[in-house]
Amino acid sequence: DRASCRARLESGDSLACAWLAMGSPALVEAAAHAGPDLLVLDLQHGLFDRRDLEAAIGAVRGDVPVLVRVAENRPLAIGTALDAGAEGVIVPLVESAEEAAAAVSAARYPPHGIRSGGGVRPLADFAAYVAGCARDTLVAVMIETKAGLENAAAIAAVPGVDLVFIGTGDLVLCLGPDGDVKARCEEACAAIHAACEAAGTPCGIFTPDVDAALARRAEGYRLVVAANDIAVVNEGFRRAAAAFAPA
Ligand code: 3PY
Ligand code: MG
Repeated sequence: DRASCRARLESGDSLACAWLAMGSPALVEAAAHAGPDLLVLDLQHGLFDRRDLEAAIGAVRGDVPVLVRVAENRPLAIGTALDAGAEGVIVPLVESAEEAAAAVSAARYPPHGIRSGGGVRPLADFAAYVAGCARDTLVAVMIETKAGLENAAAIAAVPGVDLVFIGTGDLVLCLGPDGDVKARCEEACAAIHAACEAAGTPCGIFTPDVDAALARRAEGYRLVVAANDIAVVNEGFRRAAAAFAPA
């Protein structure tokens, strides 16, 4: 039995994920085969529909933990991702302690939350599944807006928030476009990271490639993105085409 991501974070581990957005169960299978700490399937911006999600998690065959970045902070989005077999959720655009608490509640069965069990998924051994969820279901909330940044300390301190994950892409959009956006984004990341440290909550951050992921891990971020399918595929095609381009 491998340790859950939640247990690994709890024990102080730093995790590196592969991030999948192209909506392809076959790509998810390939990413899992490479053996990352975990996979993240993106249902906010990614191309997965609900059946793709079921197929993608099936293709992983339990070999690697899967988190789903859900489309929005709603019980249905969170519940269906977990029903499909995700070990946890990453909830985008969280802006307050109340919203963070709502995300936690949506991911937990009563009496700890409001997650609904429909008797449909998982189809086997529901009682054991529920017991496992109480221990293993991971809830990450994303800070990636100005309001989220302002409320970072309160968000990071919400009980049941296992990880705060910084969305650098949206943060740049929110802090731009004028002036030194990159510097403002760095300042914001450092402030969120510090708020997490003060609350004793692990902090992760979206990174575009391996080098950025290694650098962020060295700064103390506990979940980084080592690879994302769009970048990997684009880079592979680009390099191959360039090797045969006329001089
Ligand atoms: C962001 O960077 O805004 C994200 O949500 C991660 O893709
Ligand atoms: Mg985002």
